Amino acid sequence: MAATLAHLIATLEVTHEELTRLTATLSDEVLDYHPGPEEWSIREILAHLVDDEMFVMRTRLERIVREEYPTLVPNDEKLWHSQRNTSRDTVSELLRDFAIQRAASLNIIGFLREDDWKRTAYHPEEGDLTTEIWVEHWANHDIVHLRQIERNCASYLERQ
Ligand code: NI
Repeated sequence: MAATLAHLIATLEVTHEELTRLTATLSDEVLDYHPGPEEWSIREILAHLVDDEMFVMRTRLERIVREEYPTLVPNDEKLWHSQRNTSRDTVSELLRDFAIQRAASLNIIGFLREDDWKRTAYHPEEGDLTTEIWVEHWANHDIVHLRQIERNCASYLERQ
């Protein structure tokens, strides 16, 4: 496996640990703090990561690997946010759900063969995506949201 792929997988593997570390000592007030009117709280970011893992990230991976040049469906995050399932919103539930979903994703990624990484799908807004590009996007998405959680914490502290 190419070094970059191993690096991407290593990034995906540590995210649960990072999320746990970042949220371990946070009060509900910090978890539900919104840095701006349109910005998600840390709890909402965690829920987004859980749902994205199930319904967007892994679903697209499965389609790229299983189907012949599938057309992927754009994901409307605002719509998701207005309709999301809030019934498992304690941090321990969100982290546990993320751990389960991420383990399932890594299990599939671990099964990919050399040729699977080159398979391609079409995305109406982004053009052609290979498995490798998708997994790269996935790992970057983790990092974006980990940094967002850190920024939310910093913003909360500044406003005290
Ligand atoms: Ni996101």
